Amino acid sequence: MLQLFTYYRSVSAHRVRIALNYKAVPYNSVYIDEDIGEQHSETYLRHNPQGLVPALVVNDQLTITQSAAILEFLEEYYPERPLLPKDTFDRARVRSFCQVMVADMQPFNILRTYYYQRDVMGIDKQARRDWYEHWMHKGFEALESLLHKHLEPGAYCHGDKPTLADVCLVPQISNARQNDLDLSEYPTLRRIYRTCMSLSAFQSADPEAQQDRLDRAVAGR
Ligand SMILES: N[C@@H](CCC(=O)N[C@@H](CS)C(=O)NCC(=O)O)C(=O)O
Repeated sequence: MLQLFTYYRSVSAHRVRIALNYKAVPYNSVYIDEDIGEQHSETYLRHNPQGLVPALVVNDQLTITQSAAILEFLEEYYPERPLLPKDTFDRARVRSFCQVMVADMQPFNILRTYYYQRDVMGIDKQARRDWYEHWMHKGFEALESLLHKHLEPGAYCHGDKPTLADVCLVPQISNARQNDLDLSEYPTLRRIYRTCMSLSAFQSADPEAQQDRLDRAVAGR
């Protein structure tokens, strides 16, 4: 069975959980507690030398790192319940929408960047927050605009079935909500988020539904 190294708060792992659930692919979760630095442990670095979550172990020959590569693999290997549109041009549009989050927004919003700013550069809390908000808003503004200009939003980002655009959007919004980012300027993105969250594949991938989150709550952390 597939093995997913995941962490409940990881936006990148959240994408992969949604895709696996949507395609009804069974998998085992291995929880990496990034708050205590388990992503840097020798054991985990053997799976992903970058020390980042997620990593998907397919078998003895194949471990995939990088969420976009994992999503593309899942799409090819489990073509049932496709998450990319049929039309080549539409596929390109959906992929470019995803890259705004995967490539451009992600680095502004991860622990190693946060710790470097705080511990090496000595940037204070308010300045770090302003920096985070600035780059998240840049990203969300681009997404709201791209949605109308390049995609054809229906119930979902592109049409009336979920695509990888939704798989990437939901974790990004979920993370912004956890960080109290004001999303009032992005009405279409928020509407699509709500629609996605009515689907069980998205609900069971949510950070709040993850076993490592529940274990933490029980332990009072
Ligand atoms: N480009 C990578 C980014 C992965 C990534 O940034 N993972 C974060 C969690 S969302 C992480 O593991 N951070 C640990 C750290 O910053 O130390 C992907 O898409 O998989």
